[in-house]
Amino acid sequence: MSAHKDLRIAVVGVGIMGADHVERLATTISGARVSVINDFSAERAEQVAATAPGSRVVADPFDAITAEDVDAIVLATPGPTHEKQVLACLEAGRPVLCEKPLTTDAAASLELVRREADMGRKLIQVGFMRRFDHEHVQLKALIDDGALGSPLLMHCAHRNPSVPPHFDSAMIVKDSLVHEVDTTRFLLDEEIVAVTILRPTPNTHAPEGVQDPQLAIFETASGRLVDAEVFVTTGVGYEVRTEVVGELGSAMIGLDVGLIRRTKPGTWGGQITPGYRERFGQAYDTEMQRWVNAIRAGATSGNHIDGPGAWDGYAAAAVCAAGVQSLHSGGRVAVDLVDRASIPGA
Ligand code: ISE
Repeated sequence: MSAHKDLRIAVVGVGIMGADHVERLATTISGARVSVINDFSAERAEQVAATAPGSRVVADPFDAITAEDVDAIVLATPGPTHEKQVLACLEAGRPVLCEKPLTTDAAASLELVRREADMGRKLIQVGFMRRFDHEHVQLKALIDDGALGSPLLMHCAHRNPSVPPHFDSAMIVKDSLVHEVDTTRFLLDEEIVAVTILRPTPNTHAPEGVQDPQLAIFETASGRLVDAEVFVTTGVGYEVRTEVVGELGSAMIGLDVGLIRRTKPGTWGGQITPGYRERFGQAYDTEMQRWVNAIRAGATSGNHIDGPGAWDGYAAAAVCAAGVQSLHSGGRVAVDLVDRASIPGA
């Protein structure tokens, strides 16, 4: 990092999430500012740059990553472009907060894990923001304190009102279910060793040929089972629920329990959160602030992350690869994951 007071950040990719991060950096986060903006749409880049005083547009993503007025990169481009862009960040020796997925295939993620480990520095953080959500943090603390006893089962539901038109069945695994993969690894602190994806009758409101909903079963290394419903075309609202069942009790998060109103004629109800930016706004803020703080503090230690790293991105990609295979075969697929200990520094 340079001697500049604020961390200078390039936001590469300013679609929904990238633009959200630009706004967050411009209004909420201390110790950082957006210096460079890039998007494949020049018009979109200009539009978003206008909202971040002092930023400039750089047309090529790789030029944005290596620009001299940049200390760190927030990568919010589509998943298939991540591999080369994260590699460019490593080659430039610059910390990157990469929106999930780290890459769209496990082999490419593993290569990034190896490259980073060879450098002996932690530069890659993956945007699994749920780890920063207050409710998830509370649930994790309950489990770690032993308050639930040993966890035996986990039940998850992940519902979106809608998704963009290019979402296909495999994307439901790699873009949506990937969060339950990370949540499982985070809460239970162990790897997932096998995945089965069941295919219920598709929603007639889902685009033709898209398998939605899906029901995933994860098996963990110690034999715990996790079921996760993913349903991305509900037309209703955004719901992410997680229940952990342990030997001494259970705990659930994500009930959206805001105001509950009772009205005539004898009905009651509240409001469902509309989308993930609203549901996880606090988590994104905390994630970004802690990442900025870690980079500012880590200039000499070599550790530039505070959250899930390249290994977590790789492990999630490996589980999702098994998930996509299971989606096609309908059967149980073992996760192909290298032994972490075989990569010193990973
Ligand atoms: C989206 O890309 C996200 O990351 C959201 O958190 C997730 O809930 C949604 O299903 C994805 O499409």
